[in-house]
Amino acid sequence: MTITITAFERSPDGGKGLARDTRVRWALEEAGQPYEVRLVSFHAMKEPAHLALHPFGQIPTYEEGDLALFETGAIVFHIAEHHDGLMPDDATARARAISWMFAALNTVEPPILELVIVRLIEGDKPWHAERLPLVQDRIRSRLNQLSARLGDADWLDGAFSAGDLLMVSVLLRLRASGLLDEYPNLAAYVARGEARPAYKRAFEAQLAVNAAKPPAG
Ligand SMILES: N[C@@H](CCC(=O)N[C@@H](CS)C(=O)NCC(=O)O)C(=O)O
Repeated sequence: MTITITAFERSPDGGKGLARDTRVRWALEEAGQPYEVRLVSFHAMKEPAHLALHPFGQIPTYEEGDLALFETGAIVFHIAEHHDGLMPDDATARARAISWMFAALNTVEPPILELVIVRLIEGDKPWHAERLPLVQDRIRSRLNQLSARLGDADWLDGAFSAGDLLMVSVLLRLRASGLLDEYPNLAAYVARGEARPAYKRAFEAQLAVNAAKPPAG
């Protein structure tokens, strides 16, 4: 059955791979599943046809036969459940990999998204200079803990899993801030993720869509 995902017609990041379709592309590449992409404009994302797939009018979505999914975590989980390459075979190791998926999205990503908001949306507020270091410290607190847990391991819990895929994807958002470089083992962890052939294919595919276009503003 053909898998179709949605992605930005013009990504605001201009193809840096930070839009969340990259996570889904990466999961599909790890799983060896071909897929098609339907590009949507910001306008089309808020129209009824797209809202029927995604109640919040966002990307990515995932369609496969009668199944339509939204939320990257759910999509990556679905791919990992149905194909090899993203989940350990052992049931308890699987459960732990799922914990890391939730940790990436629920515990590590929220303060990182706050930083994006501080930088992109709140830059002109009078309290911006006071808020920025507070948010940076909340991120550091999470990174300290994650760094301590990872130690000198390659991946979070044994072999590479969907938990690593989401954690690396979340941490990639920090690169421009320089915060990741304060944690050499996390920077190396992210670099290991980016070095995976499946990630490279996913990155190149989204770049091909965005490279020739000016970023959406
Ligand atoms: N929690 C959602 C977040 C989806 C999301 O924020 N998508 C962004 C692109 S990365 C988007 O569509 N932004 C445009 C908008 O919200 O209007 C997920 O993980 O899929």
